[in-house]
Amino acid sequence: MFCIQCEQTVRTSESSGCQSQKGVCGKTAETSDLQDLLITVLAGLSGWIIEGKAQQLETENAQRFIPFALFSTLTNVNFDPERIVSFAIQATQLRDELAKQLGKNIDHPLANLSLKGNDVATLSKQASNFSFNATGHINKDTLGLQLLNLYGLKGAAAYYEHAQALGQFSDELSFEIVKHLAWLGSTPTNDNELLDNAMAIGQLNFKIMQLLELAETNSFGHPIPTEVNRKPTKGKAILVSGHDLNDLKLLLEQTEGTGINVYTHGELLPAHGYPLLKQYTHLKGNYGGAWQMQQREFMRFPGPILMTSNCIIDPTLGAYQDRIWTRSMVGWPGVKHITDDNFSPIIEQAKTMIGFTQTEIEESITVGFGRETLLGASDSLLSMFGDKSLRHAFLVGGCDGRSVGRDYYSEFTQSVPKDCVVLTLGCAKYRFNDQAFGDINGLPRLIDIGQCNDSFAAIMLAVNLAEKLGCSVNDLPLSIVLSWFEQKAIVVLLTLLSLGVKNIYTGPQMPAFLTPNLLKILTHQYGIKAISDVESDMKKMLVA
Ligand code: SF4
Ligand code: SF3
Repeated sequence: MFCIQCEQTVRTSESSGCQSQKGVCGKTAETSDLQDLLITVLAGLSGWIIEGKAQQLETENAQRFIPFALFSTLTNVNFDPERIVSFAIQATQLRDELAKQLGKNIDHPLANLSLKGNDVATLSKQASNFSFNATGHINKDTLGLQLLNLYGLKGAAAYYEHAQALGQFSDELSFEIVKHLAWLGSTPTNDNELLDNAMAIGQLNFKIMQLLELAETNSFGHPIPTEVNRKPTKGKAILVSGHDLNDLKLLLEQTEGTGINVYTHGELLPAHGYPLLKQYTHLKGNYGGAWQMQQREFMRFPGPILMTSNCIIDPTLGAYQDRIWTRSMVGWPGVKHITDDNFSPIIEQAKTMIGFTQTEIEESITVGFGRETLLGASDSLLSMFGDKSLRHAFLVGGCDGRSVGRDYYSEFTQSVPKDCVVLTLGCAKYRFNDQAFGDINGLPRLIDIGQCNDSFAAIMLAVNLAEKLGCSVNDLPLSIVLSWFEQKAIVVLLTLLSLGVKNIYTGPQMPAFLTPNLLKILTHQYGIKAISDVESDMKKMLVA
């Protein structure tokens, strides 16, 4: 096993990365190796898609499958070796169909990789050869760049899959994912090309995030500022976590009139701002905090839980494995998986459970500052910057996580001067979104843009402000403080860099796969900075 894709990976002075029998996240060596094998098979399939397309063959099914399967390899998504094996087998079937239609071989090193069986035991033996540092002779900088590309591509694939789950298919964008994966599967070793390609993945992700925003707003309308109650209401209850708004909508439809209340968890908090979702009166509120708190919170939740995407962690620790359900690419061994759009088993389980026995006094937070609302406010933001009632804006967002250094983000937002605003997105906001920020002349000082999936809205606000002022985004009174944990945050970072955004503060620690040399390059070319202490960072940001 070798996995170094997330912030909580093992770090030592000799060799970082999770490399023993289990990763810090709980992923076993077996599942980790199988995921590497899956990625390798998907890279081979990508080669066939490229040739199939050149010969005008139908490749849509395979193009749809690749982002879905890649998503299963992100941090805290799928821990179930059986499911990973089934994805690898599906990938080889798609490949064999294309190969049969083409009737000739193709020129790709992974074109004919054959699985040595169809069960976990056999394949995990084979899989151990596909770990990303398996050869051991690629130099560390090059390996780091390959991983920057791969992890960025995983993040882009995940965002693409979110759009796909909402009914979108883009031949152009899914084919770009395929081309990047095929290229990475050929083990490129030219560092300059790898760095350029990482930026190309960032640009691809910008288009993907635009597609995702279109998918969300076409389906549910543009988010509007909405107060969300974070306290329970008496009655039976189901909790929905992850990022998938479509699953939430299906569950809301199927629970209508049953007397069961639905609560959002984690990254589904922004769902309350969408007009077509907030119309469901039994979408009662938000429960709990960011993903790393789930074991304690899910244990106490008096109903079933649906996990629609990242982040799931070990449910056996809180002994709620019998009432958590997974969807789509999510998996945990032994946890029940909903394969079609019928949520009745979860609804039936909710009916048998006690639910909340009393209604607690409401506590609200405001969400729903989507792109349309933000752009609608851009003129007043500019006039507030002009008359100095607003000094600076801080975008503090990304992922939350377990590490102690993450207190930085709550301390940082609390020390933001009163004439400045904080824009936020992603699950990092749970560090501070229950604090009273007040307002500046009616403008809320905490502006919740949404999920990490909604980074497009934040980028478009910055672009819009810069256009109106005739300057670059880097000249705006805006600082970006990115809190990263997993691969979606990596690709958002690549997107910002590829758009020319400079001087981003990142933490709580730099990715372990970035070597000192690579960090030097990123600092030199893009001004990336590691967070240090709140006071000095704040000073630097305010004078920049
Ligand atoms: Fe380790 Fe993170 Fe990989 Fe899990 S996802 S094995 S914690 S690097
Ligand atoms: Fe969070 Fe997992 Fe990244 Fe969507 S839910 S931001 S960590």
